[in-house]
Amino acid sequence: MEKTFFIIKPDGVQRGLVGEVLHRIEVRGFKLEALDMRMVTPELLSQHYEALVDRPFFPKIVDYMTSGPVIIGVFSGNEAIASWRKMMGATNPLEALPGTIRGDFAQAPSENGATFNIVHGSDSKESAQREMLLWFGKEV
Ligand code: IDP
Ligand code: MG
Repeated sequence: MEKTFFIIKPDGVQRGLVGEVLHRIEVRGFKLEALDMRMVTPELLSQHYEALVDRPFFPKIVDYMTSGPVIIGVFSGNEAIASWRKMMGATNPLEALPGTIRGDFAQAPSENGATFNIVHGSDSKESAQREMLLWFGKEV
């Protein structure tokens, strides 16, 4: 059993895809462990995306991720981290395969300089642990 942290980004919430994304998590057989809706601060994003803060497009990511509420959550299951990365598809929606969330619901490589791609998922056990603590303030 493994836990991963996920975000339904502002474009996913604004486009009414919350139910669709949560449905995919549930029908795949994963168990929701935590769920919340909130606005994000630039400070939290700088910590969350600590590897990207020095990239030229980082201010655009901040604009994107603070443009509306996000859904954050944790779910558990077998190889949850890698499975969710596969279910999300490639970072660039143009490269994401049909059947993936990004491949089914996003099409532009970028809008306003940031890549709008509906969802986030932790990329390792370490980042899952770090992101759960960062966003929920406790072990989930
Ligand atoms: P991931 O979300 O697939 O893990 P990361 O490389 O961790 O991809 O990037 C985090 C987020 O930052 C992406 O999901 C996307 O929204 C945005 N992003 C990543 N690379 C670029 C880029 O080259 N231009 C604009 N936005 C980007
Ligand atoms: Mg990432």
